[in-house]
Amino acid sequence: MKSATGIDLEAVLNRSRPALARAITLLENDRPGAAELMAELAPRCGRAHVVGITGAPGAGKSTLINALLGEFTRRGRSVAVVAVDPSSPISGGSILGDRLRMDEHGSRDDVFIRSVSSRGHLGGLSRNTGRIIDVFDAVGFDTVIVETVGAGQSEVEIRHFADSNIVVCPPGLGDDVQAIKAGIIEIADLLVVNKADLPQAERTVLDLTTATHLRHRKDWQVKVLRTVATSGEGVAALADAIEEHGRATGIGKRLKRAPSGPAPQATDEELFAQLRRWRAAGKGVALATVVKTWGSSPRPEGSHLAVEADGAFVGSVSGGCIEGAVIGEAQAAIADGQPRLIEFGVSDERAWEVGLACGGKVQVYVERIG
Ligand SMILES: Nc1nc2c(ncn2[C@@H]2O[C@H](COP(=O)(O)OP(=O)(O)OP(=O)(O)O)[C@@H](O)[C@H]2O)c(=O)[nH]1
Ligand SMILES: [Mg+2]
Repeated sequence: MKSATGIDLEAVLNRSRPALARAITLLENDRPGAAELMAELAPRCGRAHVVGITGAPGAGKSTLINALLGEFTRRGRSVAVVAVDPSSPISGGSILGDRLRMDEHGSRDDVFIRSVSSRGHLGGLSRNTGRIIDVFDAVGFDTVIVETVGAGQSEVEIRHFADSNIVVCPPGLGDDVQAIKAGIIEIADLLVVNKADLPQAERTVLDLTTATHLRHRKDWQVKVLRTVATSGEGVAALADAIEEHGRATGIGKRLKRAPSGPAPQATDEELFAQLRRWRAAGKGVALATVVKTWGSSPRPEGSHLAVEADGAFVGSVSGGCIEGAVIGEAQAAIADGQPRLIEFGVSDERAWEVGLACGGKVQVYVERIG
């Protein structure tokens, strides 16, 4: 069943290692047939739980992913990993060794690891990563883990692809200002203090735990976990929490978002026209306006986001970094009529240090209209 592109779709769907590798390379380089292959795979997407793992360089992400590979496969789940610009390898260790031997006997592979570089590809990291996640999803991997180093100016924000976002925090974050913690908690569903064998870990856990309790989210209470990735301590509890988050908030979220990301750009004219349509239809609406920015905030002062009571929105205050939180505040403002002035984000330097994908700060004014 080879297509004109030389890709054996049946072998890909059977998770044959060489066939998968070839398919991904074809997509990465956008060679002829890439669009056709995606068209074949797209209808099969939507079953995988996509887990984003980000954090500062050296926080222990790769070691943690290795440990999670062991834990998930013991639970009978197949796992694919996409490592973006890896500086330390995910080996798969003995797990992968075993699976490779199994593969020789024709059995399906249940661990697959692929690195991608943000440089040197034609299509851009964001699209490539999205496509690779789709391939792994379509061929039936239960869990797809994406490792990225958090960088203030990152070309892509992998977390828009992920159903569950994990931020790995190094011990020692504790003494810092509240905004940092708010920024991390905005982004993370699970906070993992890895290297819990180091002295400052306990303090960091306590500090982050306090911060999460100060900041409620509608559908999920952010959890703080501790792990020692090198020994496997806490890894089973982390796997539990990941599965719990997937059950609680759903999977395949990226497929339900607009293809251009969660915050489509609109001119002010379009935005206010939409606001008027919502109001004419009797819907409660709120307007969020960026009133102040610091650092690499992706949207200038004066940018608007209009939100309707059910959460529909148009415009953008950050290009996707904090839209979820702002929409939540806007819905609250529609409900209680109180305008609010809120600050989101962290400085670029701190974003890098604590491993966030998004730097910069914004102050947003949110008000009910009408
Ligand atoms: N003490 C201690 N060391 C750890 C732990 N987890 C990882 N390390 C060590 O920390 C170093 C970095 O680990 P990696 O897993 O490569 O970290 P990473 O976050 O993937 O690093 P980058 O990919 O370079 O950003 C390695 O030397 C690990 O052995 C832990 O729980 N405790
Ligand atoms: Mg790594």
